[in-house]
Amino acid sequence: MRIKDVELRIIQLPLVRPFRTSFGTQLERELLLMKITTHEGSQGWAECVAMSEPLYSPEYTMGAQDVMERFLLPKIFAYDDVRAEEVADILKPFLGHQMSKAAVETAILDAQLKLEGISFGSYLGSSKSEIDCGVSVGIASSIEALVAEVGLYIYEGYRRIKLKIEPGWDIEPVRIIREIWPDIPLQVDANQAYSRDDTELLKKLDQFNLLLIEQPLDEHDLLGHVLLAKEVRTPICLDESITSLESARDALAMKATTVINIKPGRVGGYLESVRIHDLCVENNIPVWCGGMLETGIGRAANIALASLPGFTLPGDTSASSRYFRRDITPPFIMNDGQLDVPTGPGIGVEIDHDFIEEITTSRKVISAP
Ligand code: NPQ
Ligand code: MG
Repeated sequence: MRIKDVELRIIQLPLVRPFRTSFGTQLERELLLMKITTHEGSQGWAECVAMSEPLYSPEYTMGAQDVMERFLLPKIFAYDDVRAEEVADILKPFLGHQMSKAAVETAILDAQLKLEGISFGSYLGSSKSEIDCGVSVGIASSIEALVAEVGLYIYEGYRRIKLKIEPGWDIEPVRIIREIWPDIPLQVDANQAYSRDDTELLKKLDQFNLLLIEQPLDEHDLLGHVLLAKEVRTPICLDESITSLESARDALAMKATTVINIKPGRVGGYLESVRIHDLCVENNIPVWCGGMLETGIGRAANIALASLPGFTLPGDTSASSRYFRRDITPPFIMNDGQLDVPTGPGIGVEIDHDFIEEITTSRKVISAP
């Protein structure tokens, strides 16, 4: 395909409730949307999952826009015929910036698959038409508020609950939720909030029959996770530490992790995600799809990915209503704890252009020279 132009748009979507993690409280979701138009007549959409501030990873919205405008897009424009399968190699000279690269590759893939009439699910290797949904629950203002929020999600049908934890909000909230719901699949996510000195505390989580502890230590402290995994019985699952196929391979070889959370933005795109999935299948490692408070655009593609056979644990692929009162696509609605995998060409969802226009705070079109 030959790319004609790229629209970069920043939108602000209010969240249905504040989302608190160990790295801060989010009241709304700022997102960078990319729309590419090709000379062949198709359009492709993607969202860059970077946050407004570099709190989860080093990337952030304005930095993502800058690296796209200054480096990634000019490099892509230099090719008058490009396919999604070539994008990662083309962009390889630029280090890091996985979320920005993922958005470029995904928008191109969407345009390509729309031309070919193939859905993301069939292209990536989907093996089912519905996926099991889990939900990520932020740090609450009180135990009562936490019980109310978890109760709502269980009532709505979520098949797995993930509690965000941090020092001072860990053993007690987990104990109470486990007491009230002894059988619900339950896991915790620390977003790097602990250190090697917290091993004794983290061992106390073993009594609650958790599926896993997600990213307890610093993303760079792989050895710390190896040492911790020898002390705790609950499986360790890395999130922030896994930024590529190579990092996944090394973390598994070192036994720093026995479960992997795949977030396409964090690893540079859906094609790298499939490679990590395949590695995990070969090694009998359970995989699940993470979430980054995506709109329907990113959610659609994540749900397609989560329908691959190695995704054996419910992901953070929740219904649209978990995050937004109104989405920029028709909402993903959960049915008996599951979401349908889109079947239309590309990401397979319609875009609500009028609503996007209403919530846009900046827009820029970059034309290929
Ligand atoms: C995680 N996601 O698994 C992330 C963290 C996260 C669903 O828990 C704005 C943008 C707010 C991205 C809050 C979930 C966010 C965000 C949390 C990502 O670690
Ligand atoms: Mg996480």
